[in-house]
Amino acid sequence: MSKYKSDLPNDEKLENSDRRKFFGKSAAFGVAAAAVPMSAVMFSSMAKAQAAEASNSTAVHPGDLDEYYGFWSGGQSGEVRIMGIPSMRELMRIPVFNLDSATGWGLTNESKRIKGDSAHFMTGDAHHPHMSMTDGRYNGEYLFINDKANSRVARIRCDVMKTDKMITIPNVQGVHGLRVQKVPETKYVICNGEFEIPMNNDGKASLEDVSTYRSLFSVINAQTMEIAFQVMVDGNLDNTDADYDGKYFASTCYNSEMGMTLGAMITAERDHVVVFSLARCEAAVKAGKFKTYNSNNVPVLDGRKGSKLTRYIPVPKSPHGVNTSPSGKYFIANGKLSPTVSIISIEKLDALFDDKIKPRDTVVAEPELGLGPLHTAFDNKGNAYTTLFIDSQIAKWNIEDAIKAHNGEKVKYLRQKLDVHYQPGHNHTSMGETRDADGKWLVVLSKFSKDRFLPVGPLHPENDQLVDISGDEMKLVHDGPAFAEPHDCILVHRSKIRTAKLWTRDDRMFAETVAMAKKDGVNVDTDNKVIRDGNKVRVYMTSVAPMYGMTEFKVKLGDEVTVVVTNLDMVEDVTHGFCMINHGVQMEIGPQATSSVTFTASQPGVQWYYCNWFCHALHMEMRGRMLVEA
Ligand code: CUK
Ligand code: CUA
Repeated sequence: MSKYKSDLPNDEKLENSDRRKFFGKSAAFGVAAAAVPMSAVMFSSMAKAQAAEASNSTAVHPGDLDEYYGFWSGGQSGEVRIMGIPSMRELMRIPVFNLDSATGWGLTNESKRIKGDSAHFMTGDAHHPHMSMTDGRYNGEYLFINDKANSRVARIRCDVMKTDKMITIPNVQGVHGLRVQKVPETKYVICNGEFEIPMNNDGKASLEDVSTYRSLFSVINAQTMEIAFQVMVDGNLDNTDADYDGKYFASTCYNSEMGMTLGAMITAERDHVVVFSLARCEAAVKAGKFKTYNSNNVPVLDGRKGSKLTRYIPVPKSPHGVNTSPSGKYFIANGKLSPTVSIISIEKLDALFDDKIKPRDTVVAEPELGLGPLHTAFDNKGNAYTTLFIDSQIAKWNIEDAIKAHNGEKVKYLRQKLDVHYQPGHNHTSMGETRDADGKWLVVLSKFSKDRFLPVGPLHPENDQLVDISGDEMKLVHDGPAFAEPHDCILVHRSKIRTAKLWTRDDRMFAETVAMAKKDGVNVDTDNKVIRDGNKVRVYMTSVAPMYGMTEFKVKLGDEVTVVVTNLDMVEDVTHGFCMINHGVQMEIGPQATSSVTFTASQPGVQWYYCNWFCHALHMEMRGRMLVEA
């Protein structure tokens, strides 16, 4: 857990203060009622107030705080967004794979170090944000997200809500499905390589011979963010999830045909879910039963058909999402081209791996839900909520009833279908991918919004819809426009998150920058100094609202200039910026943080720099000059 304590009220206090407000209101009405006969208007306003207190209300009044954090992928924007639920207000953006003008993410030396070998990429396609867990419950430590566009995985620290690690996954293309090990804790992050490539992919072997093409399942050490091992499979890989026993991971495959064109990818009536045995994979790595490819040393296990490490469970054509029920009993594979979902019994997987039963024996039901099932979410009452992409609906259904119906009992498993607007991809319930699924809210990420918002040109926003699932009936309660495809999201109760108000001076985010200063004989907490090292100039300055510690420095045209700013302000929310005019350089410096950026002094004469984060009444005056000698 994070070292930071938050002053956010804990739930007990919250409940008390809510109750106090409620009692306060009732008491006031009571007094009024005693003094004068109650009018109809007064009665209805009292009834409204009581109704508001009683229901699963979306209203979050000014000054009130949301109950849940939503972590949203920003899709092809490459970022992650933090939402407040149920207000659906956007609280913050976390730049990850993208270049961010406001914070300088992708420009600062600190962010480049974190981006590592892919620091030169400014694009990304973020799909699946998932939080680290302990015993199947969120632990508030890290959030992980994949980049399909550049085959990367990043980790976000939940104390400061900044990206702190990023790796490029070797031997694969298109890292798509991503989840975390849930039990006993998130030792591993798992992710799927979607697009098949030749092994090796060095351009020397035949590029046309598809029989050499493979997809790999990657298992990443969550603490070090290094690849622990990879597993080669038959077919490609789409989405994935983990069980609640710490034993199995499951991934869907939509192209078991290994087709290279759309037509060829959808010929087979059945594709499969591949299940990985973690213990068997770890043992194989230990025993050295792996190969390496593409001149890197990542251990690659052979998990193709016939391997002891995996089992292939046939399911109807082109499945997409796979979701573990919070009871820990089922993997649910969503049919996409089939109107069904396949319920795989996790209890039966031991027997399958011991070859006592056949793969299809693990499928305990295959209920028909509607057209285009993509992803399934869960409440705490045994119900599942599946997005129907083609029908533009959410199907609410009961898992145990679906199994009973499959076994010939006369029960209805479908509970309700709710229209959404339109083309839903992922959906997610509050705490629904953990043991703490609470059955209060469902967010549906609809890909099209058509007539739901004021028109803004040919490019429409998405429509992130909030559904109240606390009652017997699902109720659509909010339309939320969103830019650039939020593929997936999670809803985390606020009691799980503890954030910092200020940076601490020993933070690892800028430890290397501070060490560089030390080598230069500079104490960044106190000094304002220019260090010249050939044509490299390092400018160290402090900032305290509304002044930089250095208001001018001199360099020569063509010098490589590194500006290091340390924000000495101790006041919450006093963030400074540093922008060098006409140089494409700007960055955020949070309170008690150090940030640095390197650029070429490419223009002669007087070049102003200024603070571009509003910090003080004299914020406009917070500026200085770089004097560039030609
Ligand atoms: S995928 Cu986008 S709707 Cu990348 Cu999780 Cu299913
Ligand atoms: Cu410092 Cu604006």
